[in-house]
Amino acid sequence: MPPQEFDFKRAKFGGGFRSAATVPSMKIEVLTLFPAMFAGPLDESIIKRARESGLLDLKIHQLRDYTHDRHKTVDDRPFGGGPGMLLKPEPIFEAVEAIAREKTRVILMSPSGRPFSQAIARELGACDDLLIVTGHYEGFDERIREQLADDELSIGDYVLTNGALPAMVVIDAVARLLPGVLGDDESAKEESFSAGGPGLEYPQYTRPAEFRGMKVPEVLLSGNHAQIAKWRAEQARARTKERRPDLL
Ligand code: JF5
Repeated sequence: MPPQEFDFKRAKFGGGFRSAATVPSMKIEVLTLFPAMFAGPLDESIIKRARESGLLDLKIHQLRDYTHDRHKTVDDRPFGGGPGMLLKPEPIFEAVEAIAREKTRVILMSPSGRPFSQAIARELGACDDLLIVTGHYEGFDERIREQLADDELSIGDYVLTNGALPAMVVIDAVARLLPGVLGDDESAKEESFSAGGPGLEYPQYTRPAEFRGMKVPEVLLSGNHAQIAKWRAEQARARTKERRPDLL
């Protein structure tokens, strides 16, 4: 098996350290042409803490390590013509066969996937093991989709240069749901997009009560909790109707 680059856990936290209290609850692997893109975002804040505590075992694999030719070719031109290049099957098949276990859920990231959502994040959070394969160029040879992928996800209707950012979005959304990853302060708030949720959040304010002439709505200072709850529900609904009528 080719060497694993960017194995953050070993590099930064001392190889192989584990104790009974730090057994990872989830393993996420990524197959990408751009491992360096993953170094910053997943090494900050809550995700950093999840990795350090062993709740999340994240490994990034370089797709080019699974080629055999001198030029480390990962792409080729589409049969039948057309613009751009496709990710060719051999390196991705070999990589997935080397990395994935029987229970691993293999996910492609591309604009052609089904729309990622909080519900899908919860679904993935229940898996032991994910392998996220990030797309590039015009996309994947269809046999990768048919034979290798359990799922194909999109984070929205726009085109990016590659699937690294979408993969990080999925990892962040899934990791924060793992038991123990969020602290009390972070998890106290109800999810805006939880199942059957109310839609968008109501407007919120903190001190000072007046800032540059802008006053916090009187009702929030009133101490009348029934009135406050009513105001918040109205505001949330109005905002949802205005910005996201599809949620109502
Ligand atoms: C990609 C072919 C993958 O652009 C994306 C993307 C947008 N929403 N969700 C994913 O992924 C990169 C581009 C072209 C395959």
